[in-house]
Amino acid sequence: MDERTFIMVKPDGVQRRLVAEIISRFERRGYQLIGIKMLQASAQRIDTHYAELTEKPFYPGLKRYMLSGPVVAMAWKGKAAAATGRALVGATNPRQSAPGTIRGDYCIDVGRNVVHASDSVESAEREIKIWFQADELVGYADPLSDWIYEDA
Ligand code: IDP
Repeated sequence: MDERTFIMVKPDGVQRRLVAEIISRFERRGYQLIGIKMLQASAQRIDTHYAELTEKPFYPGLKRYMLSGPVVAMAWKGKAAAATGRALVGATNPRQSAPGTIRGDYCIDVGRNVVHASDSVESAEREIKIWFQADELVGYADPLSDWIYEDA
């Protein structure tokens, strides 16, 4: 129940007014929002976030895309947050994302796939540290947890 994941509305998602929709998918599923901020990313932060991809041929385009406007960075908490976050977001290539997922409902091209979700618990913890200071994350009781979890 304490698992965390990092979700980010990418610049196209912000421009296309999908911020509330993306937040809503996680809220309605039962996850708890523990950090959120809008910012214009720096080139250095994007290089750190995508450190595993900087040698890929598509990386220059990905970096331009991620710097093309503000993003909304979020940390969410709850049972299996990382794996379920990936499932809510859908496959990397939106043309393979199932309808009903965020990417499967709102985008078409891999280079304009509106949202990021950590791919593992380890990635989530690494990414949360890249995007948030410790005092930007909030811990608070969840009075709904008995209604969301059978073993709360
Ligand atoms: P993920 O975002 O689903 O975790 P990654 O493989 O980590 O997928 O790739 C990071 C981001 O890089 C993708 O979300 C997408 O925006 C972009 N990307 C991945 N593969 C390609 C590609 O082949 N062409 C263009 N952009 C790509």
